[in-house]
Amino acid sequence: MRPFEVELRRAALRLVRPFRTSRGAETDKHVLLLQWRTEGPHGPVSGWAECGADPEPTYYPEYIDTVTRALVDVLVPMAREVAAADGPFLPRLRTALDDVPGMPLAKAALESAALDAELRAAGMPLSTYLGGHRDRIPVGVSVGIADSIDDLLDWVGGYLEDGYHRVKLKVRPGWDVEPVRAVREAFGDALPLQVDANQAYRTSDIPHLLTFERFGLLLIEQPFPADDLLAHARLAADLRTPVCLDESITSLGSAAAAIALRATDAINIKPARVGGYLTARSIHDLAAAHGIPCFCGGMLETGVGRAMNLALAGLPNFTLPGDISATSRYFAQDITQSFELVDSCLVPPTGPGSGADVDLDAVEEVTSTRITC
Ligand code: SMG
Ligand code: MG
Repeated sequence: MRPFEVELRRAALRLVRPFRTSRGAETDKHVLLLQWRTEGPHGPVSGWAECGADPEPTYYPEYIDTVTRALVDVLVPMAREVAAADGPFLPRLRTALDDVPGMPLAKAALESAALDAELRAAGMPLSTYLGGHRDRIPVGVSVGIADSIDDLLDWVGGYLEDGYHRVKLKVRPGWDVEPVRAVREAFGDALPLQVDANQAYRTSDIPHLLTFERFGLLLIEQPFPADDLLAHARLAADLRTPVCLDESITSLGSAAAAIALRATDAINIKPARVGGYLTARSIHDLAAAHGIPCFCGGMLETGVGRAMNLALAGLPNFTLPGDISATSRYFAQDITQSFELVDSCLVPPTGPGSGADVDLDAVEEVTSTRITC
């Protein structure tokens, strides 16, 4: 492996609309970007990745500051040792990362940047490397908790006009039956609609959640705390509406356990949360073998992460529309080419690596701090 350096940048992009879930609200997308710089066969190559961590431990225990420390102190030095030894770099990096406990978000970011650099040097698209085959990825839109039902109906109406065919509503106790009923009444029973609670309910809410059956939802995502697989299994046993796990699935092992316990009828796969795209693919394959459909989740990614997620979502068992919306749903100006909706789908880029064309001037403009390691 050739010598490399990694630049970490902390950046912030204003969201076109604040995004509120049961766990908090954000008005800006704060992001840690990684640039993996090395020499390719035809000159300098840069691999890019973004980390799924937030500034605070909102969805995950890791946050931007802990990921930064983990990369600088532990993971980048470890990658450098792996690179100095003989043999193919990426599989050995994977093995080394697996030996370090925890920190999936930091590992995912590092592996993704290395993967993007290697593939750009080799001239191979990430979708080809992962085995994806679709040139149109069906996507939906995730709609945050609004101040009022009227606001929510305005937002959903706008997204349907934009061309989204699948809507996910964020819910929490006190903001669930009313908004879902209002959206059903306004936009009809045929609208593919699902809800996501981000762990806001408890086992004692099972009778209440069973009443959601009447709304004909595509799925109910992560109603209970991430480590409570048994509560999800209890709900799934009594509900015809599919139960979908998101935060509970942190590894191949946790996916296998959730499937064995019948705690999940569908899986939201977020590469960041499971430690990277290679593990995400393994979870996809395991789910496929058990007849469990998947969709590719999102963390309000910039174009850097969105391009990679589109490559992953081309795998055949991503049969549910992904949380990968068009650029305009998130930002007035992104740091890559923008992604537009075509017949409720996004088109994965075809260039080498993720295919994201990173606009260095745009990146500069949103960067607050940087560290090279
Ligand atoms: O990227 O469009 C998106 C957001 C998708 O709802 C979304 N993600 O739990 O699935 C989820 C949430 C995580 C929070 S995003 C900050
Ligand atoms: Mg979710």
